[in-house]
This record gives sequence, C-alpha cells and structure tokens, in this order.
Amino acid sequence: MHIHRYEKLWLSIGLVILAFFIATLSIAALSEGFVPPSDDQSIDPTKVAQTPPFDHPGLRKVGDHAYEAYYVAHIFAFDPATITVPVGSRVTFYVTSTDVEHGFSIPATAVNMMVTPGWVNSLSHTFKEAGTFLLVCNEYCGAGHQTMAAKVVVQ
Ligand SMILES: [Cu+2]
Repeated sequence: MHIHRYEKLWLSIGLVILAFFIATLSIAALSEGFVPPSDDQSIDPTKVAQTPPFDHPGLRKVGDHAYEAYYVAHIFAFDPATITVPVGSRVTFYVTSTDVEHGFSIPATAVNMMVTPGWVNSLSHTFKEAGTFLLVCNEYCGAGHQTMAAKVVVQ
C-alpha cells in the first residue's frame, strides 16, 4: 500500500501532538497529584436523610486546618447553605443528591463536581485567601436551578 508523503507527514504530526498531550497529562498527574473527582462511594438516594454522615450535613474539623464538609444537594438548594472556615483550611467536600443530577462548583477554584443521585462525590481544596465564595449548581436541574447556591466563608 502506498501512502503519500504528505499523508505520512500529517500522520506524524498527529502522533507527535498525541505523544505531547499524553506526556503533559502524565507529568501533571504524577508531579501534581491530579486525579479526576471520583464517584467511588454509593448511597441509597431515597435514604440520604437516614444515612450517616449525610443525616447531619455540615462541617467537621478533622485536623489542624483540615475539614470535611458533607453536603446534600436537592431541588433547589444545598444543605448546609453556609460553612465558615479559617484562611488556609483544606476542605474535603463530600456531596450527594437526593433527587436529580446537580452540579457543585465554586467559580475561580478547582472545585467542580457532578452530583449524581446514588453516589458520593468528593474532592479537596485549600482556601488560601479570605473571602466569601459562592458555591453554585452548574448542571441544569429544573425550574429553580438559577437559585441553587450556597456560600463558603473563609475568614
Ligand atoms: Cu441546578
């Protein structure tokens, strides 16, 4: 089979770009510890209100400047609506939904997760600056979606 030299050149460029992207991702993943948010824990969405720790959503201090925040997302709010942490706190967010797919996003940070009924999603973020961070649902979830928000106060 004959392949035209321009086609070979074009294929080679594509392979070089692909190798570059794979190398970039690998370096970032290994050196910075990047991992995708994981839906690795299941929960019965009809029994969230009876299932610890989501039966008492809120903030728990787990160490020096380390917190765990348990959120329940439902139409059209997050519970808790506000959490307050000191500057420099590393907060691990755990979130689940009782009804439909929601989003969990704090703009201008890396906090951005999908919230799927039946699963607990989590990720951690260190709040290095004081301020009030808006936490929004960024997955359209129904007629009141635009009102679905909460606050993370860092002081
Ligand atoms: Cu929404």
